[in-house]
Amino acid sequence: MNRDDRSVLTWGSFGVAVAALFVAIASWTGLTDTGSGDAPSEGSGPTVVDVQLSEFAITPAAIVVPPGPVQLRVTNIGSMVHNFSIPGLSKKTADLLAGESETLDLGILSEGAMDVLCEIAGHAGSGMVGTLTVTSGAAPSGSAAGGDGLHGYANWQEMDQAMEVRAKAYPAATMGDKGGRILEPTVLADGTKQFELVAKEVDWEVEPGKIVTAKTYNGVVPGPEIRVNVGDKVRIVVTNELTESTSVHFHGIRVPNRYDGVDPYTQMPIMPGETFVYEWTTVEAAVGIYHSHHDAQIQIPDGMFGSFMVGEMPIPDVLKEKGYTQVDKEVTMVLNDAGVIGLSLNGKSFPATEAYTMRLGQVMMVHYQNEGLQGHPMHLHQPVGWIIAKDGVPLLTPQPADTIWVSPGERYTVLYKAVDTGVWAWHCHILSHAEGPNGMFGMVSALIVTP
Ligand SMILES: [Cu+2]
Repeated sequence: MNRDDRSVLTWGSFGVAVAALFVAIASWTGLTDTGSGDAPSEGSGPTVVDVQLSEFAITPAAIVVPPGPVQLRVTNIGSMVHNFSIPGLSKKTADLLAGESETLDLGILSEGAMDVLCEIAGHAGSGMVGTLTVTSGAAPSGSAAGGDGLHGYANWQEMDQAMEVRAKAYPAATMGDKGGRILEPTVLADGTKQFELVAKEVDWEVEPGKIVTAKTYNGVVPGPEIRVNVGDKVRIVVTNELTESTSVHFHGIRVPNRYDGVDPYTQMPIMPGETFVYEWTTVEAAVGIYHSHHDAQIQIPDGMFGSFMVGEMPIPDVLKEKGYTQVDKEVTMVLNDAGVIGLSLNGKSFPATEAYTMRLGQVMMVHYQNEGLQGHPMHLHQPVGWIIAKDGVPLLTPQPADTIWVSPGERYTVLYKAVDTGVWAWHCHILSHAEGPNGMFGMVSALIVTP
């Protein structure tokens, strides 16, 4: 199995293939609501401007309104809690959950300029800042009363331009190593496979320019992938270099109760500076996850998760008969939507997500694993997938699906056979997890099939 096979493509043809992506997704971007395009209505009512909050941006960042009564319709299109504050006016929305809106009535404004920001800790520093300018010299930002669907752009051409710039940045480079690489064990004298995990904070570049303080295993998101066989003696040595306690749970893996990672019941928390050893002999095949089980609602979305495979997933006989005879490429795709990482595939957001490659006729095995707080219907434009296992247990009958709902905590193992060449978009089909005001973002990547 070849987990990182880019050898099938030179980088030159890769560029051509990526260029083709924009053709392939042209109809998809057509899903964006461009509204009626009606001109703003004239009248004595207030100027109404749509403001969108996301990770980590306020859109438009430069809000312009004429003097007079002003209302801002603030919508959180991100996945985290955000608010919108204008300290100069002492005006602020409530903390808005993902998808929530609030209309902020600013009263009657006279000419001037002031700062706006999200006041959730760390969000302004990550980019959620902007300005509100009151001037009689300019048309109001975006959609005055009624909504033109232009996300604050002056016209559809500007919006198209912004979306194109973002799309063409794919696949964008980011600093640091890639997460999820296979971790080589130290084999002890008695044959035990020992893996060392260090919990620590690092600067993690989720997409170009979005650098967050991630909580990690060994400095990468996802943490390194652990692979062992059934019957192996495994020893996981966890050292806590965080400034808070932690513990590790092996999700979907049969372990003795004392190594279940649920402090303070099965162990005490691993305090800062401490090391804890989890040690057992594997008894069943598994498609599992290791992740924090201490303040997990913060530590996991912030990056503390990694794949843990025991044994090999067999190809069902019924699919061998359909030509799925061997696995040419195996991919683990960990989904996340919260914490400092936000909407992401394997710790990266579009356009920094990986571009996957296959040759015509090859078979790819994908393990979707959801470590986020929401369900994600994962959709590969082509080819159709065959779900062969749920949570690591082979299905009695494989199920075909082009869109696979993966709930938090779930793992689905899917076989895809490359049957047509091209660049095929691969994304979460909750469209607001894949597109924002500036075009594609978040949970989007692509499969590139070459002859
Ligand atoms: Cu989603």
